[in-house]
Amino acid sequence: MGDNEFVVVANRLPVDKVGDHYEVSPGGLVAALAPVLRAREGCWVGWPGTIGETLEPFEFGGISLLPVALDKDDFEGFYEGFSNSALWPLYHDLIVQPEYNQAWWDRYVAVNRKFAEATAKAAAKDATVWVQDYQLQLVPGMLKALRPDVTIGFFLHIPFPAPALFQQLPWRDEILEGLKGCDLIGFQRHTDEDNFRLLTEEIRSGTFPISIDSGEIAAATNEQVEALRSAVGSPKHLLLGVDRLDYTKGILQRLLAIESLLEEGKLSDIAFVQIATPSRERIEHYRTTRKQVEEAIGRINGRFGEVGRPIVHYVHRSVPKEHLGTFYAAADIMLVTPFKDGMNLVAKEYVAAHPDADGALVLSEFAGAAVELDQAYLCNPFDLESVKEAILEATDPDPARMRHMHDWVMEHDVAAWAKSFLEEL
Ligand code: ADQ
Repeated sequence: MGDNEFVVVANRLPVDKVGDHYEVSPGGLVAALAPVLRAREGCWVGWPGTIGETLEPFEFGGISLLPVALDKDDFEGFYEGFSNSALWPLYHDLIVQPEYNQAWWDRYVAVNRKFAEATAKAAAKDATVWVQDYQLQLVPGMLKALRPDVTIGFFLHIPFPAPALFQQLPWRDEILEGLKGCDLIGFQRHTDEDNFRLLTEEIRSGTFPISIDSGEIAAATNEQVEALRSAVGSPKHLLLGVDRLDYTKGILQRLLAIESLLEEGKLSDIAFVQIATPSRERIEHYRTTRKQVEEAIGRINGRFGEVGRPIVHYVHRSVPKEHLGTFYAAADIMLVTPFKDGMNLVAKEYVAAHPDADGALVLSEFAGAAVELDQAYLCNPFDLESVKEAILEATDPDPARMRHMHDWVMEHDVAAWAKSFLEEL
């Protein structure tokens, strides 16, 4: 037993190793939980992101961090394998075929046990523990067995699939048993919660749509916005995409929609900036997606660009948060077109960056964000015509729609999200 009254358990610690030191990794979750962690003698249990390195607990930015070590087999079996090649595609409605592999499952169980044991050691008597996301679904059950005194919350950041899909999973009973160890399970939207309740009504559940740290996206100056617009050729319409390069995000679909609109002559004088963070690059489906996206970008520029003035400006890197604000502010049309997404914080960040109610959001109806941001130009990414139509509508936006969404996001930020979950717990 430890002395932490409040413990956050997540796959990753909220830090990244840069050279020989650590830096806080940006993200709403840390921003929302740091004040709670500081106020309640809390700690964060997670993997530091380096393979095969055992670290002592350390303090960072006023938060105590408790590293869980993963070796190469853990990383491949638990993280790349079971979490991201089985659960991720299954929970995103089989956009690609999941791979079910016994050895990966065994690693998933073993790593979940490591997390549960580290948490059991860190938590004070009657502590509150908040477990995050699909990588750690067995932790609640394992922890409850080790420490029946603690109160356990669980939040799923990604969608929860319909029972007919979930039942594919060879280890569906074990996952459900693991989740049943918690006292409250939270979902991004009601459909996720409903899907889960069709499988079991034994635990308390709720819907808590996550949001952003509204102060994190820096306001851009007019000079910054103008410099960016002029760098891409001062187009009439500047379109933007910001994603992890993941097959769920529908990056190729938005490119195809733009290509088709250019071909039909319905759209002209545009530039499209696509920022795509490299993600899970050792997994085959991610490599294929990258290839398709880059091929489409080359083709579109070859067909419709001019020398010194491409249509698509592609950045295959992560962009620091302080620069993202300028991209968001400069963009006339933000394209968020996932086939399936738990929430999608990029959509909310864009809206937050438009206090003057200019700009337009094209948003997939399959993103969790579409529930709250229903004033966006909604589209169905499985239907190219619908994406094209939404883009065309967004070229002449109604500011009242953006104003409504901006006010909503500013009021419902990530601090409000954390508070509502913890109060319910
Ligand atoms: P993600 O799938 O990673 O998260 P998302 O919510 O869109 O998706 O993004 C998370 C953060 O990453 C955002 O703050 C965004 O700014 C940042 N980001 C994305 N691309 C970036 C880039 N190219 N450069 C810099 N920063 C970038 C999962 C679920 C989501 C859910 C979140 C939170 O898949 O549905 O919204 O968790 O619960």
